[in-house]
Amino acid sequence: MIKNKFIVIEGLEGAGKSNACICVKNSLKKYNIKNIILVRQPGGTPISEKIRKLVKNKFCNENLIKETELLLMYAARMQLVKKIIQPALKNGIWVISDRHDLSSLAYQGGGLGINEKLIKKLKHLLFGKFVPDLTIYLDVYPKIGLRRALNRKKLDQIEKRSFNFFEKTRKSYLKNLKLDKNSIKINANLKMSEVTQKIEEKISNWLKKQFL
Ligand code: Z5A
Repeated sequence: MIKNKFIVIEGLEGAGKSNACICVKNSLKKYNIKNIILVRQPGGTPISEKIRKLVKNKFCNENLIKETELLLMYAARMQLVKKIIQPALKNGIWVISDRHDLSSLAYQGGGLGINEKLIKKLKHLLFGKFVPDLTIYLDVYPKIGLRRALNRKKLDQIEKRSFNFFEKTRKSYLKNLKLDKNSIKINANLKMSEVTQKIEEKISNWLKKQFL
């Protein structure tokens, strides 16, 4: 029996995270793993979903200070981790999360320029050694990802940021990913079918290693 795990999907908007979450879930099912929950960040509990609305929409025309945005992301994450993710893991349930704290390092650190050392300290203070067992990063060029996102929906306050913001966000993702030995990078600029196939291959190889 393989022990249940915490798997995170990361990437810029339009990278295909929603598709990847489903793809990972289906791959797990092929290995007879059926106890799985999907969560998203920010969000996933009533309070965290409220925070999601706060960070994505303008509220009474007041702009968020970048440090406030960071703290709100961590407030939402804390609720979700304590209320849903950790209890699920304790009960043998697999957890797939659309984003986790690599997003804060990339968006609020790389993109908005908050000192990444400070973000890492905050993360350590709040979560200690609690880290994902696997992070799948879908690497998409901002131009391609934003075009996909724009085709699908009206952009929110974060998605409306400058192209330079997303370039810096991606750079930070790539830098921090290299420091995480439990991570996999996938080229998400390819066609959806090709990305799906790559995710299936990688997750299958990773699962086989867990069985050894
Ligand atoms: N955020 C943050 O700043 N700090 C944090 O700590 C956290 C989050 C946790 C969450 O909003 C926002 O919060 C996010 C980061 C920030 N904002 N931004 N910008 P969200 O959940 O609404 O945003 P998102 O996570 O970026 O979701 P998304 O735009 O839906 O991205 P996605 O899930 O990766 O994309 P998708 O829904 O799978 O695909 C988007 C479209 O592209 C869709 O029509 C697909 O059919 C199409 N697509 C996907 N892949 C392909 C390929 N390979 N080819 C062609 N078309 C494709």
